[in-house]
Amino acid sequence: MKPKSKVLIIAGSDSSGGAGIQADIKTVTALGCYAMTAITAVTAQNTTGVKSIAPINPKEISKQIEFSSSDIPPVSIKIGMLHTKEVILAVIKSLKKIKSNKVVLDPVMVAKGGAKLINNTAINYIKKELIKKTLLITPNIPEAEILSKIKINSIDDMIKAGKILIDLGAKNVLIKGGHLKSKKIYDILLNKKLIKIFPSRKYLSKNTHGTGCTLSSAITTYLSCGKDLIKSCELGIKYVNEAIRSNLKLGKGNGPINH
Ligand code: PXL
Repeated sequence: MKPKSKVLIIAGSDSSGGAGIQADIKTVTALGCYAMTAITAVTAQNTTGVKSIAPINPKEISKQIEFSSSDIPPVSIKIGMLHTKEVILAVIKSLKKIKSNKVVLDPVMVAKGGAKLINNTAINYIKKELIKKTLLITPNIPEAEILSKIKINSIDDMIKAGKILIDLGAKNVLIKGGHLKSKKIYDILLNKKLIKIFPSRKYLSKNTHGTGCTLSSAITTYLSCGKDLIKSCELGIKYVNEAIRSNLKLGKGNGPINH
């Protein structure tokens, strides 16, 4: 089958295959598109946690982005783990040369087991420099709390945080509600004109490693196929929910979802 479109993924490698670049490639491929990658870091991990993180030199990250894209121009771009300020600046510089207006940023900060995947200076650069250069950012609640500097305990708080991120220059924000104590899950898409709530069933599974990576990749893939932003979010959420529901049960810790 011929791929429907082309997606570039800029993210870290997860050796356990559940999150990071591996989740991204599986998602883009499962949804019928062609995946290219620029690896920002190599993590050694399994479902019980992260053992080590080896950063890739920012120059090498830029080369991966620019050399692959100069040959096969991506229609959309998904950005995941960016651990330092230098990596963020390199990615911004390379993005300028590609000129895709469909860039989705998953502001990855902490792995499921609690390991930090980014330093504090880098968080500031994401806020000040990168957010405004993307079409959509997809923070979960802990990430939205760090970026907006407010506590989130309700849907109203999610909307408040989303508005703060819009004021910081984000064009569109999808705050993922999986961490909220509620019967259902509410993911909320906001921009200057719109607040759209996507309700989903909550599955009580410990096997949810890689849900964030998968969602942002699915949305990026649907965007690359020409779906609009709201439809891409709706279909992306649906894909992730199905991948959680068909519980794989791999590993002794937080296992992967079923791409
Ligand atoms: O889920 C966030 C994430 C992103 N990128 C990499 C990861 C993880 C979580 O483990 O390992 C490489």
